[in-house]
Amino acid sequence: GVDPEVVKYVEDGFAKLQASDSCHSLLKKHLTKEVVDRLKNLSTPSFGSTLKDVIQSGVENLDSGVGVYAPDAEAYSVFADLFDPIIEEYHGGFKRTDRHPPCTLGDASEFGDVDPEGKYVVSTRIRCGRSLRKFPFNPNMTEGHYKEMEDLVSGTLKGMTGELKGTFYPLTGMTKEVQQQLIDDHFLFKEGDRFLQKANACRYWPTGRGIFHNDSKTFLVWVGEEDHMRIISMQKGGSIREVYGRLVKAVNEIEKRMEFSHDDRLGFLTFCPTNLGTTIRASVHIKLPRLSAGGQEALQRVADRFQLQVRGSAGEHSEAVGGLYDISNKERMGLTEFEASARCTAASASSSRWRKNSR
Ligand code: ADP
Ligand code: CIR
Repeated sequence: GVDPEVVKYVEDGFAKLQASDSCHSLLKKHLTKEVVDRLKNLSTPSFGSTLKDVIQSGVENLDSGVGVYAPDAEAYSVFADLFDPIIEEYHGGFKRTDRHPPCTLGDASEFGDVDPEGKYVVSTRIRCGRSLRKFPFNPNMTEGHYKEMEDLVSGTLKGMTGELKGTFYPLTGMTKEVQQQLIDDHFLFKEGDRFLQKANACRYWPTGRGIFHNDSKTFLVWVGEEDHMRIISMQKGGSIREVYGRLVKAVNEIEKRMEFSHDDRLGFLTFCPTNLGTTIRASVHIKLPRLSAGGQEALQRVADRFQLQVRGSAGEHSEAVGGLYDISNKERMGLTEFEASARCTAASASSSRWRKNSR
């Protein structure tokens, strides 16, 4: 049975969410009393993860947008009564009965450059997340798992050639200056994310964490952050064709060498339900320096209408410094990788309109 302290945490957490006026997370909305009572005594077969593990991040961080993580792959089915409505709302109506389409990368040469004159798109980035079949998700990883994962991924990436050839840089032993420069330049994940920390995703940090990249930093792989792997392609300007083409090449090469966690209904499995399915986030960095506070609200409304997400200059949960915005596809499920990436065309189109209107 589930530890009574865990059940108490869940019940108190429910009360805390409901009592908060400032909390607007999907967790608060979908963790009803009925769901609490149905799920509070359940745990996953392989790791014994509970509802507490699922909701902890959102209970401790009332400003969460979503507020849940899957402590292990089985959590998506054991706690489906909570995950499914959250998935449905986040991914634009992906229903309990829906099946995510099989991986369809498509032909990158069908894309072009969304800003050939280099007028407003500062840079383009497309990433996907992958979990390795061999390891549990973050909260259930041991220190040994982290070391083994780092060795496996860095060893595998040694085999990359041509444009994808690069070097693995472990976080352990990296100077704070180098680390901060990589973060400031948008290449490396940040440290101390409180949403991940409260989800028990940062244990043994920096062990097993690191970044692989080619010399030009157009192909990068994050290791051991939110997901086991984040595969990233990015460059200055708006050539989605080049950025997506490189990502497809990288994913195909890595897939030949490693086994990923995948589910027939949910697609590729990730730690956060917002990343399931294609796991693709295709974004453009655009400059809207003259955007007022009212303009920002309007930008958000346009983004909502086109199923786009607005983030700040340093990514999720950050501000737009100097008018630098990150606009990307919001949904990652129920569409193909190709379609998800194509949405960043809409992102830049809406930006160009915004730029004209905000003059
Ligand atoms: P993720 O995209 O991996 O979910 P974040 O939102 O934290 O995570 O973003 C990670 C980093 O990628 C941040 O430094 C962010 O500024 C950078 N980034 C995102 N989109 C772009 C882009 N189009 N051009 C350059 N950097 C980008
Ligand atoms: C939150 O709930 O705000 C964090 N746990 C992050 C959720 C992921 N965000 C997203 O929109 N993809």
